Amino acid sequence: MAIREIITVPNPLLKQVSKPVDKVDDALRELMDDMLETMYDAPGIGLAAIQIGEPVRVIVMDLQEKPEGAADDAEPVKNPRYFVNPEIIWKSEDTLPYEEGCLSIPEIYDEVQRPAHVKIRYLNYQGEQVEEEAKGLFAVCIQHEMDHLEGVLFIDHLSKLKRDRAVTKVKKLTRAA
Ligand code: K1U
Ligand code: ZN
Repeated sequence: MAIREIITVPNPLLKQVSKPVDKVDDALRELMDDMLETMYDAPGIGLAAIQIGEPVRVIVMDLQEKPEGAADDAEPVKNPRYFVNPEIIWKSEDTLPYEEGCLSIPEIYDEVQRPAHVKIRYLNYQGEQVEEEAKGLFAVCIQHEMDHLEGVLFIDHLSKLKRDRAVTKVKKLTRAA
C-alpha cells in the first residue's frame, strides 16, 4: 500500500469524467488499497480515484462512526467501504443541507443541499454487485464522491463568486506549501 498525492484545484484533471472499470481484479484492489491509505492519512471520510490522478470510477469511504449504542468516549471502529462503477438508481425529493469539505479544496467548507436519501448500485471490493440505501452523512458523502466521477466539485454547487474565491484561496495555500 502507498500514500499517493492528492491533487487540488485548479488541476484540470479534477474536471475530467472518469471511465467505467472493466473488471475488479488485483490491480484495481491495489489502487483501492492505496486510495484508502491516502484517505486515512489526509485525513478524510471519502476519496474518488481522480483525486489521486486516476480517471476511473472508483470511490473509497470510511465514515468513522461509532458503533450503535457505544459509549460517548468509545473509539470509532474502522469501516472501509469500496464502490466501483457506482450508480444512483433512486433519489428522494427531500434534501439535506450539509457543510461539505473536500481534500482537493483544502480549508474550504460550505453548505450544499443534496437529496437526503438515495439508492445506489455498485460493485464491491470482491466485484460483487450490491444495491444499498444511503441516508444522512452516507448519502451526502456518496453523492459528493460520485460528483467527482463526473468532474463536478462541491464548489460547483455554490455561486460563481464563492467558487472563484475558493479557488484563489487554495492556489495561495498550495503555492505557500
Ligand atoms: O475530498 C473528498 O472527496 C473527501 C471529503 C468527503 C466529504 C466530506 C464532507 C462532506 C462530503 C464529502 C472529506 O473527507 S473532507 C474531510 C472531512 O470531512 C473529515 C476529515 C477528518 C475527519 C472527519 C471528516
Ligand atoms: Zn471531494
